[in-house]
Amino acid sequence: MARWDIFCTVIDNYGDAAVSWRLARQLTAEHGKSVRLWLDNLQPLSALCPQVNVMLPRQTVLGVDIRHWVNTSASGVYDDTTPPADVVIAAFGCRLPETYLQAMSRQQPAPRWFNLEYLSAEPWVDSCHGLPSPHPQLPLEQQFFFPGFTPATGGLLREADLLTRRDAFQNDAGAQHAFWQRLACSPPSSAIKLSLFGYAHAPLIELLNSWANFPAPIWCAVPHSPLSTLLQAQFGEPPWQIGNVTLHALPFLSQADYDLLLWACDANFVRGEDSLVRAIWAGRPFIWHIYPQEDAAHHLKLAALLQQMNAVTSPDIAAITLEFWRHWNKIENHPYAATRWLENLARIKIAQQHWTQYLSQHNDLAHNLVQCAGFG
Ligand code: TRH
Repeated sequence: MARWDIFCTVIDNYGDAAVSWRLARQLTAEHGKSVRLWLDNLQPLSALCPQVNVMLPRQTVLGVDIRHWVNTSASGVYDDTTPPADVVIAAFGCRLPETYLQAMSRQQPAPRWFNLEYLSAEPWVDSCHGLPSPHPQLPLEQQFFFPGFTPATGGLLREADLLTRRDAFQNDAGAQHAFWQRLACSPPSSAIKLSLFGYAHAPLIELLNSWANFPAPIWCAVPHSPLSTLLQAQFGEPPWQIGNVTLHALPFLSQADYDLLLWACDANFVRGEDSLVRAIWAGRPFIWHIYPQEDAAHHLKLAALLQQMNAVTSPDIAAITLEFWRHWNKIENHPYAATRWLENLARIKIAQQHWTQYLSQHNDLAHNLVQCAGFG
């Protein structure tokens, strides 16, 4: 059985751990790989998967051998007694331990070595995906592996049964009711149901004020995040009520439950990288709060994703989505965009379903990586 090592350093938030963990699980469950996941911080992983115990240096959860990577400095000790795997993933360009690199260079044949990059819809990704990068001293070559939205990229993470499970859940009112009950929620059937996840700088209070007089009730599930902290600071203890908008606080959910939340809602506010991809697979309209970068590099990334999405939709729906996304990300001021977006939710949903369907025809990231690694 081919052995895989995934190394990941947590920069901040959940995205780094979330993507590495999802990939590790899929390689194990669907491709029969023996996977070690080296993470320098187990806290985010234990939030995403409560079975993970942050106190353990080594544990196996859902078939993945999880190692607490204690010293990530270049000379850091990972576990010198363990030979490198057949395939090595450095997630998001993290630096591998020098001792590990040395051991990789002695191994015959040398391991396949990939730098799993951040997700972007920018056009240059197509031509950079798969490029080699030789190590400056050692006889090793790393290959860039870019996730992405076109068949020329490494694709998106998507479990083989994901869309079947989603359809079954979305067509099963009883399963949805049981889910809301388990979360101790009771969204009114007449309400537009939303989930809310984003960064602290989102113009949330302004959004709620603009929706306060919306003609239909709006019910919003808010898993623990900077936005729930913001709501608490502004309005006190939950639930929060702003005119026709009710907001229900939730704890931070497991990744599995978070998928159910996205599937159960009429539309979702997501952020970063992994929740964005999960919102796409939910097949429901979503608003993306992009991770802010220096020099406003994220403006280009946001525009690139909008361009890909909007290529398959009508110009008026494309314009409505663009305005709301740019407003939510504070790139431009469009005070009426949120209301216009909500008024057009049914049409936006159809457009979203087209795009999700189109993307689901491409091979998924784990499949592409396994093919590229060549260790069938
Ligand atoms: O946490 P993030 O902001 O992570 C970010 C991005 O990945 C960004 O690209 C990266 O540069 C930065 O980290 C360092 O957003 P993201 O990527 O959506 O990850 C959140 C994960 O949390 C995702 O797997 C969904 C999951 N989640 C839950 O499991 N339960 C929840 O209740 C919520 C709200 C999210």
